[in-house]
Amino acid sequence: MSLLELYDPSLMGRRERVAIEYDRPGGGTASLTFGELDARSNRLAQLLKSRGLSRGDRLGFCLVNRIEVIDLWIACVKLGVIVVPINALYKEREIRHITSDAEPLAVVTTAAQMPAFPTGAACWDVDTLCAEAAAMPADRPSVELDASTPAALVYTSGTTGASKGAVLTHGNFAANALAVASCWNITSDDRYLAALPLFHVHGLGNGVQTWLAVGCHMRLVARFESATAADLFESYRPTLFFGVPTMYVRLLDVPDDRARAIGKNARLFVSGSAPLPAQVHEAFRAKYGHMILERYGMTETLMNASNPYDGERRPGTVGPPMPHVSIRILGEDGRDVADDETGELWVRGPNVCAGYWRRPDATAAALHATTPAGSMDGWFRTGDIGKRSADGYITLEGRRSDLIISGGFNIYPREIEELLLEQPGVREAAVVGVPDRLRGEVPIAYLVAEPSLDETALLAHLRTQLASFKIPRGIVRVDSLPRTALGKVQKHLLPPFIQAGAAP
Ligand code: MCA
Ligand code: AMP
Repeated sequence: MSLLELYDPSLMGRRERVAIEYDRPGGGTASLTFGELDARSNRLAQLLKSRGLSRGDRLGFCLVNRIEVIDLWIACVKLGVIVVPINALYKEREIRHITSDAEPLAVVTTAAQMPAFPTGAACWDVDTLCAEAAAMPADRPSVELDASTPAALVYTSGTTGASKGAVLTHGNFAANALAVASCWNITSDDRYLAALPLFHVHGLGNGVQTWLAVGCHMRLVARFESATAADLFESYRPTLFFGVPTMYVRLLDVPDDRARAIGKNARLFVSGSAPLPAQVHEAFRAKYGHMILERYGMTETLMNASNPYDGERRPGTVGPPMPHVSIRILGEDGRDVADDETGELWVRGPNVCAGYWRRPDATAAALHATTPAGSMDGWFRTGDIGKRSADGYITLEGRRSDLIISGGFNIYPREIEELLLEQPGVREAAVVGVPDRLRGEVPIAYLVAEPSLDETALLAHLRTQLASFKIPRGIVRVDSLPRTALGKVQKHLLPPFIQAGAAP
């Protein structure tokens, strides 16, 4: 099934129905019906076509949430153009890697964001593009699409260092949307509050695709702002909310009476992208009267497992596999472990990406691996470590890689370490994640450095090079880094990080 076939019961079948409400740039909100969304995306598709984009070409976007991201997504789906989402917090260094690898014809962004782009990268201003599109004919372009047509290249690092583009097809997104809708009872009666960034698959894959599949009402906001979140919940009265744990921690600050009233209007709160601490689960239940439903996904595989909608939502677990998804947990010997034993999770199903963009080596390692016990061809190696209970609930216990997840955003220590090593005065660097009540984890840098190194100037420089969530929250000077005989840094042997002012 192509995504257009998934969307048409909404785009064609519910033309008069209000699809989306969003913030108007000058203040207040505006809304569009499914029919209007269909026509706008047809016009934009016609413009993109006239600018030279056709099936298989890449088009990037680097934008915070706004209606034009939806227009662009649907227009690209209609053309078979591959969308390359770029985190709007990224700086030039981070963007350069993606644009040089994906080679998009252009990246749609704002005039304010353009200075962050590498010289020579083709940038299209979103406002100019959409104003021009309004004058185009509203005929839907005719393009052959099917489940195997690539829909997006989403950059992630999997279990290793450098960021790679996961090729997600129409079929991946469609299968995931249908599984999500059926698992969580999402129907056209729902009101979905979309506060997750659309440049990641949590917001784009689960949020946008499921909304278009079921044809419910969506309120799109630029981003989750903790200070105004309660007002938004009260005025919009969503039945459905998807968030990362940091959002739920922020929502615990809402006064009890307001939280109770918000909970009464809601049907379902879903959490994912990072572990939801059991105490947040319990505090949220006490305040809002809802058990958050926790699920587990990955950029490369969309959703893998979910606690049940009806049935026990077990804190600390991510539930059984999603419909049509199989999960195996293998030990070091490549054999399936017994119940309650720990191993690595491997996933197979219509949700699993086609591979990594122009990276046959990485694709082979992730999707066509051989273990000591035999071939795992077609199974995706997640790098996540976990176990399964006798009644089928999966608990994640860690990762093979040293990935840090902060506020739901992924941080690859190697990227920060490499930048640190480029700085004068830094001789060795190791970056690790330390627990943080609000963001789950935050990065800390351990440095072997010249005594004269100016840490304030170093951090100021990092801020010009990296997205804000990657900036180390602390620097620890050490005489040497603990290493194995082969020279690999043993991060678990680094001295503990003690926050300034905290009791040792
Ligand atoms: C934060 N900032 C943002 C956003 N979030 N800017 C633009 N868009 C956003 N969505 C910036 C702020 O401007 C600020 O930058 C800094 O980040 C911290 O903001 P703060 O207000 O302190 O935010 P917070 O209360 O800590 O909340 C942060 C957040 C954000 C809203 C929870 O971390 C977030 O949106 N996380 C979602 C990430 C996500 O969608 N991950 C899914 C990956 P400055 O410091 O410069 O002022 S996909 C995935 O993992 C798989 C598939 C899965 O399982 O889902
Ligand atoms: P990403 O590369 O952004 O798609 O991040 C995927 C990773 O997020 C997974 O491999 C897991 O390690 C982690 N993750 C996603 N959902 C959960 C969850 N509910 N609990 C713990 N970790 C999660």
